[in-house]
Amino acid sequence: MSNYKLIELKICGDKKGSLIPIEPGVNLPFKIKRVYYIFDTKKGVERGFHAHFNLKQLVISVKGSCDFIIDNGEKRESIKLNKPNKGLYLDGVLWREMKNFSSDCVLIVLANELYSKDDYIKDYKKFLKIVKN
Ligand code: T46
Repeated sequence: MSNYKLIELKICGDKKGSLIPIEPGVNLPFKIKRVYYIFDTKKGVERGFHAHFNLKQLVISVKGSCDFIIDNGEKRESIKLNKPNKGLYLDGVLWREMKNFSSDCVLIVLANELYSKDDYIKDYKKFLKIVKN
């Protein structure tokens, strides 16, 4: 069963500026095995267009913005990621597409598994078959 939701991350600020801690079991529902970030996405480029068999992730736009489209096989939703305290939690088989990147957009992604090519579903029809079964 797939699931996604927005997680509002608490900003811990002081007079020096802002800071957001992310801690498994506190404000993150999984243990982190991998962190990657996406930046310098070229103008007009769209990313994603795949689902995962088994992966939990938290995606945050720490700078700039993009539209993150999620499709669970029944409905599609577009979520604007544009704040460092807005995390998009993804769990399970969800088709994702990322569009309209601002030139300064930096997405940081925390994941509960190491990178595996075999965990990707890149064919939309195959994705639909999996989620409808
Ligand atoms: C996702 C969205 C939000 C690696 O070598 N290690 C990694 O951990 C990752 C994520 C990617 N790569 C390589 C594979 C490709 O040659 O980096 C290149 C770009 O990866 P990809 O085309 O998968 O990037 P996106 O932006 O389409 O998707 C990524 C993640 O792959 C995906 O899991 O949910 O960001």
